Amino acid sequence: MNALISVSDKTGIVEFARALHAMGVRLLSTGGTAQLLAREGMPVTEVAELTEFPEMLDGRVKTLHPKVHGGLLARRDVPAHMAALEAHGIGTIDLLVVNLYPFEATVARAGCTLAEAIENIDIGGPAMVRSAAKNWQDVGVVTSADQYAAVLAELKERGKLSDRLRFALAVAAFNRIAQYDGAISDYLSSIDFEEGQPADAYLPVRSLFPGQVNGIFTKVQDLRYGENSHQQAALYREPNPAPGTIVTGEQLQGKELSYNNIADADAAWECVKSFKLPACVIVKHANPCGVAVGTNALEAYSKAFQTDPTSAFGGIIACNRVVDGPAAQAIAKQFVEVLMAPEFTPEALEVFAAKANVRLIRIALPPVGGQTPWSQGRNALHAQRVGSGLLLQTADNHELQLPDLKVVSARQPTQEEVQDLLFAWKVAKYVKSNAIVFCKGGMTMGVGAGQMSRLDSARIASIKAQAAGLSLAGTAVASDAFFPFRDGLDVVVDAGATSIIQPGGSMRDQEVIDAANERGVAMVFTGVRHFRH
Ligand code: 93A
Repeated sequence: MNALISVSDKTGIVEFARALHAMGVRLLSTGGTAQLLAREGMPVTEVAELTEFPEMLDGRVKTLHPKVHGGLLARRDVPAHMAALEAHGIGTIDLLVVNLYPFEATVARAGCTLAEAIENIDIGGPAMVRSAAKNWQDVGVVTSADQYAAVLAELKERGKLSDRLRFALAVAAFNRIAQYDGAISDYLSSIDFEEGQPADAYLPVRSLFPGQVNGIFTKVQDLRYGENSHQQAALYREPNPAPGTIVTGEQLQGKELSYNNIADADAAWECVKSFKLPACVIVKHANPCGVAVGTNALEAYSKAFQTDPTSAFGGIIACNRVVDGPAAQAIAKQFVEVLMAPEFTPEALEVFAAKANVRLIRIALPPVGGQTPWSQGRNALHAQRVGSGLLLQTADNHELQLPDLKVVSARQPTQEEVQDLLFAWKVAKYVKSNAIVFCKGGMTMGVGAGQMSRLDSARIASIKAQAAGLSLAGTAVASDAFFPFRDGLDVVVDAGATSIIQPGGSMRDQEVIDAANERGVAMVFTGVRHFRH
């Protein structure tokens, strides 16, 4: 068995190599590593001796040679591969032990020049790691000192590495290479390049917001500031964004989009996109403050606006149909920060031409009939930063179907109530928890959002309806999660609700169902919750 050892971080390598040697493994190694092992009394063959080629170009070319890569890549089960090795006098390399030039540590050092960073981009190491990891069925690839113990344990126990360990090592190897290349890409993308500056003379100015992040997200634009004016920010997009998502929008006019504009526009767009009928959503501070469906954009907007005209001031408005002249005229009467629609008629554009500050965004709806979440314009994953970590979950892409509804009250909801309940449920999904949403006739009548107590959300929703001069008599109410007690139900029924949609699943469901029956309201369970934090 032949092992090639080439490590920058030499921690633990002497002990590891000594143990390999004791098991009869032949050691091959590069300059610095070979010197160290030889000094420690181990017989070691230098790669230069193997390749009959000296390390050259200041070590830039050490292992980039067919005698190395042939030995790593040849499939042992393919006779032609083995014959080729034989014909060219190449021996197999069965274990590769590599850790890379310390690029990350180098660029993290204050005062690191561009030239130093470049010299610390390892080429030969990742090339060998990729070769070995690709050929994992025959080659073990060790890319971290943490793996030495497990490798030795298996070699001692069974004389060779298991398929499972070789595969795991290959996965770890490609992860390491991806991370390494991501660090190089992040660093180089963050440099404010200056023509004519010698690479070894200047300390490159690095931007906090590089052109690329992890080699994946590309910067769309720097933003004037973040959520608050003392924060800096930038917008990035995926290489292949899902159709009909906010980053695919085209700004037609208006001031530059701010960080909060984009966040709110995303909330409004995701919500309006979920309706098949012509719909309008008005968002303030990430919550819908008015949602409605109608026969066209004008009607949908007019209804949505009525929910909460006070909050709609300075709102982010999204329509899922063409905004025409009449719709534009109606919308232009209010102070609007952002208006999004799949299309604007020339008349509508003319209306807003006189209002140069209004940010108009033309954004296509996702195509109909997509089979995957991506082609339906939805992200598969939702991310949230926590401390120095990341929470990832599958996105809340659940869509309620009529047969999912379970009537739990004595009274069946009427046809009209079912329509309102489904509408309310759709809206509640986009309202921050705890969400309580009163609806009637395809419009929101009162929205209670983001309270720590469901009861307070219920109270707020009804107070807001009153303030807007709306009657809640005969409304449908959606609650994004179950009512833990009957008190929340009593508040919404006192306010005028006659039907309720909620997930169910509380310990006290029976108490809440009894309350619904006592008060003569229809109640349906969805079995699904829509928390949104
Ligand atoms: O300069 S390189 O990109 N060119 C190469 O051919 C090469 N081969 C191995 N860097 C190369 N290496 C790297 O050298 C290894 O990844 C390892 O980090 C380092 C070990 O060098 P030494 O054994 O001389 O200390």
